[in-house]
Amino acid sequence: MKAAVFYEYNAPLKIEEIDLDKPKRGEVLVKVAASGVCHSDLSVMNGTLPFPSPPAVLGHEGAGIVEEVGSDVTAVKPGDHVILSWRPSCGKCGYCVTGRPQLCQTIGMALLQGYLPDGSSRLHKGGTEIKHFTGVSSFAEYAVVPEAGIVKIRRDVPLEAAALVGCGVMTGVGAVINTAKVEPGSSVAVIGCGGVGLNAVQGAVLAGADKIIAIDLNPRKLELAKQFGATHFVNPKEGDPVTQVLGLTDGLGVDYAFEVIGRADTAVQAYNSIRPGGTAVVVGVAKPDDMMMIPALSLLQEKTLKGSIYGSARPSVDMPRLLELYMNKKLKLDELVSRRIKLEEINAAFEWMEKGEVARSVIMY
Ligand code: COD
Ligand code: ZN
Ligand code: ZN
Repeated sequence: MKAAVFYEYNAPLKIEEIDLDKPKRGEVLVKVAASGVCHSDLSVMNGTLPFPSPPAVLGHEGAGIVEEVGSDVTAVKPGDHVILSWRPSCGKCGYCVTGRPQLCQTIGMALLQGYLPDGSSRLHKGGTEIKHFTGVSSFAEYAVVPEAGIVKIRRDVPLEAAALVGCGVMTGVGAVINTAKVEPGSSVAVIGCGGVGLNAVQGAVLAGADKIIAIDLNPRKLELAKQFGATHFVNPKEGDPVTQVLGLTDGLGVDYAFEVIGRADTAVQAYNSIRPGGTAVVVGVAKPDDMMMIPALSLLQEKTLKGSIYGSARPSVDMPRLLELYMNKKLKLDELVSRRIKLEEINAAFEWMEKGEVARSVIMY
């Protein structure tokens, strides 16, 4: 099959034919229909997000059609339409049974090493092993994934829209609805309005937030944020963003702020933008040795600083729900797609992302 393979840090992915083994017990072979290109893929390629070592097939925002199932698979059958979840969970541990599968530590360990849950890879070229990425690896025509990483969806949803739910939409909307539980009438600031941040903006709309302040260095992203429901706009190039947010909120700050970039300094900005009793949610992941400093005294104001992974997703419940909202015209997915591309154009898609030219590029297989 054709794949984009990550061989070397800070170098383009190589488009080539590689081999894919059949699905083993508890695994599913999916014909990938569409894959979004997310900033986190780029963060692995440039060493910002830790990954054991290349070669690997990246891509973690995919959807497709089940082609074949391994033994003991009961959740899906060939022909089913599915989203690939990059955070499969065991369903049995304390986190899983108390409704926080995003924190499950059981299956995730092998996946972090670049393998499927049984600790081995189905991807190779000749005698060389190629690693998986988050158990998804959607920068390829086919993917063998763990059954626990599969979410069955209704068949009438376009698979390119479904793919986006697999990462950016779940991560952004989920951070607002699940992690922060924003209430109607709240004020919200979103720092970073890229493919994921725009979904935090539309999550705030869904939650009934009143004031939604979009913050981005790129005026084009602020324009997009307006389309997604932001009510106020802040460009840090025009002055300190925290001061600007305080100026828009009676000097007190917002009820909720979301950092959706992946930098320690903007995470501190999110914290400093919230009012007493407010909550700052950090969605982005900064470099492993980055530290953030917040004023210790500010805790006297009962401020909350928390992280969010995958929008605190319960994939089998939340992803079909998001698609229902899309089908009922209450969630924007088509508007996220700036470009539909071929797999061969993937390196250009990373360049467009770095230049801030796109919300999302989507590979159509
Ligand atoms: N101030 C304001 N805006 C900024 C600044 C700044 N200092 N720097 C960059 N921006 C804006 C850019 O103009 C851009 O619009 C936006 O921030 C970033 O958008 P994208 O499209 O490049 O990135 P996304 O939305 O695809 O990804 C953002 C993440 C936060 C998810 C990602 O980068 C990250 O941190 N990933 C690691 C965390 C993780 O694994 N998350 C789950 C999988 S994605
Ligand atoms: Zn992502
Ligand atoms: Zn678990």
